Amino acid sequence: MSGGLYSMQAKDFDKTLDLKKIKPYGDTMNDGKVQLSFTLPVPCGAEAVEAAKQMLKKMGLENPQVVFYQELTPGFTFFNCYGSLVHTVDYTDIYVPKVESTVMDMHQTDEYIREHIGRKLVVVGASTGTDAHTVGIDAIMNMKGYAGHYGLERYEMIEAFNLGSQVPNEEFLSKGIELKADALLVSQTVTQKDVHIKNMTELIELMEAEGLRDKMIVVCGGPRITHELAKELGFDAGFGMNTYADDVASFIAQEYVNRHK
Ligand code: B12
Repeated sequence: MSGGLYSMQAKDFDKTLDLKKIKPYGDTMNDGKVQLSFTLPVPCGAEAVEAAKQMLKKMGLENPQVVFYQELTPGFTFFNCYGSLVHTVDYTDIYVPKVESTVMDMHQTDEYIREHIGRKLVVVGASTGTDAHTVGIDAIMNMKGYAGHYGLERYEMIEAFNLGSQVPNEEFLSKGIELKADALLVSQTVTQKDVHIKNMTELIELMEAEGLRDKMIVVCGGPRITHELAKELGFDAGFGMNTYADDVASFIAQEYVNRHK
């Protein structure tokens, strides 16, 4: 957002804010107020509340308060709590690697591909391995899109193939070869026991073994995927929460052009 009130940041109106030592904000700057909830595996009662308060103190919360508690099932108690966090973070020292492309909307990307590439880009996507979550890849690829952003199937200059979920890496890659994919899109939602790492690494290894790694742009996404992780695993880019088709289409188009200069 730009201009007017919306571009104003906390540092513009509160002179007690120190970006080298930020704290959670509740009602007033630097009050450190947080709300959190958790469950303890003990019976509901006064001892459980005291245990929760001691836990909060150990987390670095001053003035810990349990504002709600309830037995979940015998032997387990759930808590809602408030407290003031003593810890701070140096915001000025933060560096997060991000995808560097310029985000364009659907029409701009179509125009960019028409002008700089002159043919449709073929994009093949799936939730791979054992992952059965389809909503993320559908949000990126489906014609109707997600949160007001049309998906890749709607783009005039992208030929999009959504293979669905639980697609084994071998099948995914051979479909990519058959369709002459310019880009492969991998969605990974489940990260339990690092299954996403094993699965994504396997795809890159397969591509390298077939001599295909440099021939296709390979992108991954999911709620716990970061660009940094994606690069570490040998992908060209990684996208996390709140990604739209615009982000990934812009990246693929610009990356393709950069590679074929
Ligand atoms: C719906 C759902 C299911 C449904 C899926 C149905 C379907 N057809 O997709 C069902 C019931 C099948 C399911 C099953 C399981 N689920 Co589930 N599920 C969810 C839930 C509630 C919502 C996920 C979702 O749809 N999000 C909405 C979409 C739009 O968001 P998204 O996926 O993040 O996608 C966005 C970005 O990440 C990104 N993106 C995603 N993919 C890609 C790909 C590319 C290329 C790009 C660029 C971007 C991109 O763009 C999208 C749009 O912005 C989440 C909890 C939650 N509230 O998030 C749990 C959750 C993901 N599930 C979870 C688990 C554990 C499971 C099971 C293992 C449970 C079990 N024990 O059986 C199974 C696994 C099944 C399997 N083999 O994969 C955990 C995962 C924890 C973890 N860290 O691994 C979660 C977080 C729940 C939890 N809190 O424990 N699940």
